[in-house]
Amino acid sequence: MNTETVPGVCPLDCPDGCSWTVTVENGVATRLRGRRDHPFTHGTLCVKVNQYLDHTRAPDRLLYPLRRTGPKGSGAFERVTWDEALGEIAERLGAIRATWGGEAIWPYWGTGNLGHLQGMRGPAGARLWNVLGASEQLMSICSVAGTGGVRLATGAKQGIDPESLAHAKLILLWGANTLSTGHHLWRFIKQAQESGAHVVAIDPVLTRTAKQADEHCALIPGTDGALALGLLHVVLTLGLEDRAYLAEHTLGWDEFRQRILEFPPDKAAAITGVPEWQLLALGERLARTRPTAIRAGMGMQRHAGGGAALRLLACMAGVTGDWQYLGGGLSYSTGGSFGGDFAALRRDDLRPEPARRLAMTRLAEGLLDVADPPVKCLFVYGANPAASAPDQNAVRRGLAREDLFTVVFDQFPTDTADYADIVLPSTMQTEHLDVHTGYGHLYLGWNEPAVPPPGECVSATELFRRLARRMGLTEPSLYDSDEELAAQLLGSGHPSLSGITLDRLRAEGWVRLNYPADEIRFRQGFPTPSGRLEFVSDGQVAGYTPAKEVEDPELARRFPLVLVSTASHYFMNTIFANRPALARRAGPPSVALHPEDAAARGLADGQRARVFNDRGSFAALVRVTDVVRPGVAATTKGHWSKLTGGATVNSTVDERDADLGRGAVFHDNRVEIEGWPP
Ligand SMILES: Nc1nc2c(c(=O)[nH]1)N[C@H]1C(S)=C(S)[C@@H](COP(=O)(O)OP(=O)(O)OC[C@H]3O[C@@H](n4cnc5c(=O)[nH]c(N)nc54)[C@H](O)[C@@H]3O)O[C@H]1N2
Ligand SMILES: Nc1nc2c(c(=O)[nH]1)N[C@H]1C(S)=C(S)[C@@H](COP(=O)(O)OP(=O)(O)OC[C@H]3O[C@@H](n4cnc5c(=O)[nH]c(N)nc54)[C@H](O)[C@@H]3O)O[C@H]1N2
Ligand code: SF4
Ligand SMILES: [Mo]
Repeated sequence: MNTETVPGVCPLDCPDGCSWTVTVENGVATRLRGRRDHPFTHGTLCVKVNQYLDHTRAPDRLLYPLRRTGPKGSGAFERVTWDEALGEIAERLGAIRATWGGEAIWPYWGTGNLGHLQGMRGPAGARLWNVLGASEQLMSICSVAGTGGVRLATGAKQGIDPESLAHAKLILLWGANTLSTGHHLWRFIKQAQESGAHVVAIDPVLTRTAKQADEHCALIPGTDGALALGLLHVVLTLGLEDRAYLAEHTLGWDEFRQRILEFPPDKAAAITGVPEWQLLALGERLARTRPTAIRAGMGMQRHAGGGAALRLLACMAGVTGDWQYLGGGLSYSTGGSFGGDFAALRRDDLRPEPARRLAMTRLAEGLLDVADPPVKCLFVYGANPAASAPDQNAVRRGLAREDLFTVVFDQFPTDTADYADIVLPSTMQTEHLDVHTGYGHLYLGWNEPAVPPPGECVSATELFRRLARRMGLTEPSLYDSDEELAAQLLGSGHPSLSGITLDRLRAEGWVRLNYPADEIRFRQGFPTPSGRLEFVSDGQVAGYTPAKEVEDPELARRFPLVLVSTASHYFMNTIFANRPALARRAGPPSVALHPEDAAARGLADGQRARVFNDRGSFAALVRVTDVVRPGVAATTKGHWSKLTGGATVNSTVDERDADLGRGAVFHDNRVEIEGWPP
């Protein structure tokens, strides 16, 4: 028997970016195991990815190009050849450009794969879209508001090395469901806990993670800014702010101090719903415990004031002086630590002029309202917006437009693929080459193709080469090979890559970026205009921006429940919702409701219900439980409409911007629930 082991990386939109090894026997991938030698992920994968090889061989995998034969949304297709599919796409793109200009094309790329070549960190296809002058996309659906907030305060995207949490004495897991959404960090949190650290989950839901924490602080969704200011008020009252740090390393303390003084504990408690005694105790703990690490998740910033809230968390670590200690400071994302040559990959210089930018959180608006020029081609890859984007019903109206030419490049027949004119089959991770980082650690990983693609699947890089050729484009860089692209990416000369060559990465499988384990981020200053942590930027003082629907009393009368829709333990966004074993474990869509709220509506545990507001509705099974407080309901994202009753939670979510970066407001959402049938 011919057996080999091939290094790889999990491509999914998860902070952990696990390194794995694929065993290939006689050309067939037979085992996929996490790499034990990886310092962050230590050999385990997760419940979702343990059966990834089965997923690559799933019976519903897309293997051939398809052309639509029924109405949009019906999912009726016929098989066509690659030649026919590419011919039709090339012709339609050519005609659309000739009539409407390149900006009528919207490349809608998502985070289904985080690879730097095949995925959305590059993003794949950027060169072709640049040559065609297509609209650009604002990658706004996930973390952008929070990133904007962190950047205002610190000047950088990335905070501390998550591994340094092992050195913390107080850990605030702020809107982060670590045990479900990136569980490898738990090892470091556990280490800290074993050395006496106190771990607090600040989350409206008693999550899997909150259950394992030492304390759960169950605030009302969207009130994090008020909580942060209230806690800092306690710090000031005790006189335990780090005055030396404030004087030397921060800007705008006098103004920020005034802001904090506007949020005495009784007021902060009233806004956040956190009992005043708990706020006082936590504030005192924060005041007296160094180092304190804050680990913020993406969930907490999906509100009208999400950017402002993250900004406050970065500021908080300045008031306590925690940025100066190993194990102190804020960890949100490590994105930005990897200094790859993204400009070389993207080649924005190929673009005749800067194009308009369309926000992926505003897909319905983009398809229904944008006029100059209208969007005539939507080219979707690594994304399932018919299930994941806000205001599902409006998105579907947009996708159903007869004059819209839609291409979907995916691995499975998703809700979005059902609206495509042409569906193209994509490779999966064991079948293509890629370079990865993780947004929750500081390692680079190499993904070598282990097996040939099944059927007629192609990788993203290969698809865009084929399409360029079919369109007769002559720009040479459109035809660079995967190895050439990888070499260009790693050839930036950035200090984070010093000593790291493509050959070394390929040979070793994973390599730590060039950051020392005991690095104190921002010790040499902050990359802000002032070089300091900025409480004030552009004349604006960091502060509390309330959520919109959560705080709307008029709306609250009609829709008394705030609905958060968090990550499912068993799905990765919408990936795996079609995997029978995982779908069984996840169960059908459900909604957690406090016993008081259930009783007031005559709803019993296990009952089928309709969750609705003015935008739409979806079916869910009621779970009567005190994991949520009265007035808050919780469900999970990730289900496919076509597998679960026709609509997802996103039929209720508003298409509206958060305060920074046009981020989404998935949890700033009010609904009502009734038994179904009533
Ligand atoms: N298993 C699994 N893992 C995943 C994903 C998945 O779908 N499934 N998705 C991946 C992706 S794309 C991302 S972006 C990350 C997200 O990772 P996380 O941010 O950890 O995940 P979420 O579940 O979106 O949100 C975390 C928590 O925020 C809470 N929350 C909601 N609103 C508020 C609020 O206003 N304040 C506070 N303090 N908390 C609030 C929710 O109750 C939830 O428990 O996870 C990644 N990992
Ligand atoms: N209600 C609610 N909605 C949410 C959220 C929430 O918290 N609540 N979270 C939001 C967040 S944080 C995110 S990131 C989005 C993500 O939402 P989605 O866009 O649904 O992202 P995924 O489900 O991760 O992946 C999308 C598709 O990429 C495909 N894919 C995977 N790998 C590849 C590849 O290599 N090539 C190609 N061509 N395709 C590939 C998968 O098969 C999948 O169909 O959802 C958002 N939607
Ligand atoms: S989803 Fe996350 S935890 Fe699971 S294997 Fe992939 S990177 Fe690792
Ligand atoms: Mo995300």
